[in-house]
Amino acid sequence: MVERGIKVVSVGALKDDAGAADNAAWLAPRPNTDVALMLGLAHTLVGEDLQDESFLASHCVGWDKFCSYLMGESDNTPKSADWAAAITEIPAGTIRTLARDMATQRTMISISWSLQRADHGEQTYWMAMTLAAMLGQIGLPGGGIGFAYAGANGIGAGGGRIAPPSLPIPKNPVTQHIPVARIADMLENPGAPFDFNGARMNFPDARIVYWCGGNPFHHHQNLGRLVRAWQRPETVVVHEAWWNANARHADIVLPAATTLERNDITGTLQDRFALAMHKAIDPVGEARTDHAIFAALAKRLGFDERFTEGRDEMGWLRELYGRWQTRAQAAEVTMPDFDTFWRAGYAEFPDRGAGHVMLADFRADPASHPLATPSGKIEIFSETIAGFGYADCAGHPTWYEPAEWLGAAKAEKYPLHLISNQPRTRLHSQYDNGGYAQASKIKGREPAWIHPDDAAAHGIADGDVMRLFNDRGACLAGAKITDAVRKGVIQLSTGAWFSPDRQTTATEGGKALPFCVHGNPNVLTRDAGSSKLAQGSTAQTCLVEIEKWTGELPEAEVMRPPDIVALDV
Ligand SMILES: Nc1nc2c(c(=O)[nH]1)N[C@H]1C(S)=C(S)[C@@H](COP(=O)(O)OP(=O)(O)OC[C@H]3O[C@@H](n4cnc5c(=O)[nH]c(N)nc54)[C@H](O)[C@@H]3O)O[C@H]1N2
Ligand SMILES: Nc1nc2c(c(=O)[nH]1)N[C@H]1C(S)=C(S)[C@@H](COP(=O)(O)OP(=O)(O)OC[C@H]3O[C@@H](n4cnc5c(=O)[nH]c(N)nc54)[C@H](O)[C@@H]3O)O[C@H]1N2
Ligand SMILES: [Mo]
Repeated sequence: MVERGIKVVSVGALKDDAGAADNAAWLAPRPNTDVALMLGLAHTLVGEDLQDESFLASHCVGWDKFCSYLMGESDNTPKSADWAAAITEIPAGTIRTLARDMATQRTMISISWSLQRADHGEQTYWMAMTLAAMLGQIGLPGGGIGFAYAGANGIGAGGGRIAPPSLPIPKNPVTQHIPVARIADMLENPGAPFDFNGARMNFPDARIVYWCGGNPFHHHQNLGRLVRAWQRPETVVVHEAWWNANARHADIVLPAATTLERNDITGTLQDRFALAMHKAIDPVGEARTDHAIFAALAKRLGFDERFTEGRDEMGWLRELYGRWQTRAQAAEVTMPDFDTFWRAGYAEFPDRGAGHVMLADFRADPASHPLATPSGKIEIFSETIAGFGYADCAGHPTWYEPAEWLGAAKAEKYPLHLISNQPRTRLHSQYDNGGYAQASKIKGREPAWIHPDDAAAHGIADGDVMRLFNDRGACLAGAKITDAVRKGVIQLSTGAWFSPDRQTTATEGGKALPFCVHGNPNVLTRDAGSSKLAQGSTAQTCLVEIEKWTGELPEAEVMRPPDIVALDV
């Protein structure tokens, strides 16, 4: 894009989110106000008659209902550029100019996943879709909308587009399930009702937690609450490779081999390569692969034949590769035989994705290529969602004030918006103990970006250790002062291993607040659901205050492996 001189406008609190596009214009609205910004853009389009009425009529449903909200007919509040400017702190003139630019040029809107991890995070997606529909460029090359680029969707690199098979999963006799972000709610309120995507459900009474391949003490919000909720189940079993917070909060830790200690295959739809992951070393100590652990448990429970189907690790890899070959054959693509693949380390697919224009067929003929929506069209108004009658999610994209944001009264006490984005130096919490992540730390704490004005107002110098706190918890972080972060925002990536210090814990309403001396932002974040519709996590909706840490620096004990006592059993 940079080479071809394509203009990039990056919207967000961090300047370097635009990556290599150093010619990018940077708009930094208050975090969590993107819906208001897009409503301001949409209002400008209508005011200047720039919306694509024919696309809205032929490919969308519910434009009129949304338009009446947009223009203020249904609630007496026109969502004008001036209205949006007061909420976002982006000047109204900038909003109007951007709207005209978007309507008069080929425009692609790209929305990152982070925007859904906020209070009412569904609305940002729905509003972006609506704005793209108004521009009428959906289904044109280089126009329309894309979600979660790089994270999940391809970035124009094409791809083999032949889905790799996964292990067969038998039918689970347990039908009760929860949205994953509701785990503390479930543990604290067994049997209690909750709403989710139009259904009224009840939390199961979970008496055992069995966790494999994830770290709730990394990913969950409001870790103080999770620690308390974790006391409820009778037993907690985890598969872990590291003595991290996940392992430390379990009754039984089954030492799991890392990906370097097992043979495996990797591949995705968007990739042109199937990759052989050769084991580098045998599992260390008593560690076993997840498959070996489950197979041994299945044997003790008397159904190992059914579980393994008589195959070991390499047996399964051959079998799965074979199924991949069959899928490829159906698409008239030949993959090499397993042994050739395994020796070479990879198999290459022809590029079957290049030149693909998303939704081009829908654009050309919506009747023959309907979307997977009830109407088959883009639902700017959804009868289904309106029918749920949720106060926190109407039938069309709506601006709802987030529970915490820089425009809230709470910002007087906690004046900084915390952005806890994905870390540059690791995948989530993985290998935070490794040299690469450790090299990025400031005095052994996770680095946090802070604007020079905010640092000055708090008497903080570059390289100082700060205490970040709110009414849910506190953590330490190392200050990196930079104007690449918006004023009023502090950025602390996820993933520092949770290392609570019991000596210095504060209390709030009689409850002990967690204090992570290492810099895990999830002691600060809230664990309320995004809305009754999605019940997603809302980590990006979080206000904090900071102060310079002048006390002694507590050790991040989580980095110290425990003494292992061998027992004869
Ligand atoms: N290095 C590395 N890469 C990863 C991961 C990792 O852990 N490490 N994790 C992977 C995974 S699982 C995922 S889901 C993807 C996630 O991919 P993304 O969702 O794109 O990643 P994030 O870093 O969470 O968020 C991107 C940016 O959104 C901005 N942002 C946050 N809140 C707001 C807001 O309210 N408005 C606006 N306009 N911007 C906001 C922040 O500035 C942040 O830098 O990344 C994947 N890639
Ligand atoms: N504040 C805030 N919180 C967030 C986010 C955010 O943006 N902000 N992002 C959210 C997102 S998008 C995501 S995807 C989640 C990620 O959350 P998780 O996926 O839970 O995070 P990971 O640290 O990747 O956890 C993987 C765990 O599995 C272990 N492990 C690694 N390999 C193996 C293996 O082969 N076998 C077994 N058994 N274990 C293994 C690792 O040691 C690690 O403890 O975090 C979420 N949490
Ligand atoms: Mo993710």
